[in-house]
Amino acid sequence: MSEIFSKVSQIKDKIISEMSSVKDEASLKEFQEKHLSKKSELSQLMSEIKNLANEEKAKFGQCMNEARAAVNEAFQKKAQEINDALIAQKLKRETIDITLPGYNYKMGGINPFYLVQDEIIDTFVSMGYEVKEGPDVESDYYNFERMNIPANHPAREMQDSFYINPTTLLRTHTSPEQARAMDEKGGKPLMMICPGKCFRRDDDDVTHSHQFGQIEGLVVGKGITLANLKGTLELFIRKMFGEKREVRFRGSYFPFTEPSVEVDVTCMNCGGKGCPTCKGTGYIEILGAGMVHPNVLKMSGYDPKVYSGFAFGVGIERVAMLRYGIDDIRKIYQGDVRFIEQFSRK
Ligand code: FA5
Repeated sequence: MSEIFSKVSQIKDKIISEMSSVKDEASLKEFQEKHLSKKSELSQLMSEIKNLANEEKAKFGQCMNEARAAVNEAFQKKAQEINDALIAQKLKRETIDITLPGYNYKMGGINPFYLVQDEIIDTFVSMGYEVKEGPDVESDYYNFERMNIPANHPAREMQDSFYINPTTLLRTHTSPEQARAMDEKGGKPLMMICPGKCFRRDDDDVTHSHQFGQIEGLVVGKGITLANLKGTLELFIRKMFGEKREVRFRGSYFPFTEPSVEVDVTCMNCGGKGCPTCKGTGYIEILGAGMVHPNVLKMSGYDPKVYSGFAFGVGIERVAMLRYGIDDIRKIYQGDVRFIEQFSRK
């Protein structure tokens, strides 16, 4: 009988002495599986209880509990030691010197495209215009048909674009938003602007990009005249460029306006003398505009005998170039921090 008790004691001592070889998390886990599970040598001894006399059974149970508690206590102590060592190592590895100077992140600025876009929006909102949004991927129907540019019209070629499929394209101008806005208004007067991206298969040069921003404007009501268009655009241009900058309105052609005009501002690079940026003309074109064509009004459910309207499409980058003296449109898209930090609000 005493033999089984001393066996418990021997196994317990053997297990505890084995603990000294446990040095890391892996061997701790191995040890736990070997000695603390139900299948461990110590636990297996419990089956001996059936061979003991009844009065010895309780004593044996107590002896087993004490042995197991001793092994458990030693195990917990070891686990704590290993954990403490791991934390100490981690802290050593991750020590930071808080007296070192921090990283100096270079602050950029707001891209002049957005500075100008926000300013144009504010200007028109202050005059009572609503701000609309339209899709970048547009149907042929809105981009061309509703703008009085039927299939095979030569004006389609001037705005050659990126087609997604034969009837869907990346919009070439923000003018389709005129038709969408009129559809939405259902024949009632309206004043709206719509900023957005446009895409054309234009060769990139100092004043052209295959992707650029426009702000469309549309006013429809009774008795709207070309004088209203001119007065509105002059007010906008003076707000953007001040009183002194030379501006010219010249007759032009768009299938969706009649009459049509284009507006140029003296070149920021040469002040009007003529240089490579303005291709020797002394002027940079910023927008196209005109009186809404009767066909466009009709297609949108407005009677052209009762209603008239004006519309315009401003090139955002061109305004930014003239406003800030940027001599190449491509600088606006390159994200060069030396360029962008010049527009920092600091
Ligand atoms: C149009 O896009 C007409 N939809 C404008 C319009 C609206 C006329 C409403 C009448 C009534 P245009 O192709 O001229 O017109 O472009 C208008 C402006 O967008 C130009 O004056 C220019 O500032 C800008 N723009 C046009 N193409 C480019 C380009 N490739 N890169 C940068 N800006 C451009």
